[in-house]
Amino acid sequence: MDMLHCREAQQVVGLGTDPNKCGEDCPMRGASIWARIAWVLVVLATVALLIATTPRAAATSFRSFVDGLWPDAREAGVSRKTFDTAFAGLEPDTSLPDLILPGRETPTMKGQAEFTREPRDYLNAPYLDKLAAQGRELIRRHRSALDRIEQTYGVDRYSVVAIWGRETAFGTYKLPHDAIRVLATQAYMGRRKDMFRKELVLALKMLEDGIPRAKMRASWAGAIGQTQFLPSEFYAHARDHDSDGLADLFDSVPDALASAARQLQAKGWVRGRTWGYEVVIPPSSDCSLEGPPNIRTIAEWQQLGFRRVGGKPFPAEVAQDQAYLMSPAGAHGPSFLALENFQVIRRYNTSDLYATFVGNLADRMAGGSDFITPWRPIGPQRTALIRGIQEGLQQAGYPVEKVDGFIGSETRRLVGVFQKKSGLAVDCWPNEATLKKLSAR
Ligand SMILES: [Ca+2]
Repeated sequence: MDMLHCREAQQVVGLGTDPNKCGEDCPMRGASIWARIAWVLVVLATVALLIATTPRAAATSFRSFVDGLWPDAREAGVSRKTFDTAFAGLEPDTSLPDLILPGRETPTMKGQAEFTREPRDYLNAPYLDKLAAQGRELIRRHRSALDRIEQTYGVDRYSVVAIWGRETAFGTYKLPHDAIRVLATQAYMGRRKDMFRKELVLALKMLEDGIPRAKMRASWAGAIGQTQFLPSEFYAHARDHDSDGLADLFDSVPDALASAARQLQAKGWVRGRTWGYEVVIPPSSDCSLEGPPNIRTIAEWQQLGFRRVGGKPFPAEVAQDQAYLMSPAGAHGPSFLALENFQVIRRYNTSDLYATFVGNLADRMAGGSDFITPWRPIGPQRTALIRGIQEGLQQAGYPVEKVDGFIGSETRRLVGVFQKKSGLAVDCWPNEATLKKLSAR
């Protein structure tokens, strides 16, 4: 490949431009026409060889990844026949998000609407309203199953059905991917290979246990069924609620809902409690109090002057419950006091917007309404700006855990604390003024 160090010579091959454009370091400078032709032929042959071997090399490498998986699969009880059938003709799907691809600096995250869409778009009021109407009807239809789910798992029907609504629009959303292909791709070239490798082995076990491949449809992150379980969650939490002998997350609504309730219970659901309350922050305070580091009891928040929107009182029984302030759009939208069950919903899917969506949908189905404080437009989240602010805060000694370009409660809180300390307008949202102030330090 030494000959290709002359950039212009590469253009001869690629674009058919004049070989005489070679500069001082070109090995063909002053050569005869036959030598030039011979050289061009060598370059052409090299490029042709590269084109021919590159996809094969990648395929071989995926093949050896699959071969290396066999001992783990065998140990999990997967037969050779199931294993071979699962991978027959399978190729990785490089169009998935969150992969580490050659030449791409950071993994693509386009699949996670929770992290890329602005809060008011994700928490889309007409969509929430539509789901709430459908959900109320489904709660009537599945009343007896939900009665038993509440008794058995202690999770209220509204929260369980809200998870179902958020995940697959009550089972109506057609999951776009084959679970085995998605999990194999993520385990082979994803950002979280080890985690997906374990999930892939368990997905093979699901096939071995008789679940048809055709039912194993998944999101880009390998979650399956109406309530979107990873295979490990399937083995940990799936329940046969309609007592037909199968825990069926695909076609049995009672099974899917009981399994979701069981998963919430296992993640710490507090029986008889809601997820949180929309609140008004008093003028003496601000959004920089957000997040788990400032957790305190509802009674203490009341002493600080925090009130529920619309003048509703907090129920007396939550006075000693721990809650933290959560403002998904900083000062540009509603704020909430998030109870323990908010964190439980986040353990189902780690995102403030996801948990707020599920919580509000549950409230709406139980007779509640839209958010009271309006969401102001704040534009799309800009990774480079957020990353710059996170780096700046870290350099300034703020306890930034991850410089990842995504806005979570920690970023909002630290931005708010810095803005307050620097005399900027406190909106707890990454903006140009904050970045400028940090850069000037
Ligand atoms: Ca069943």
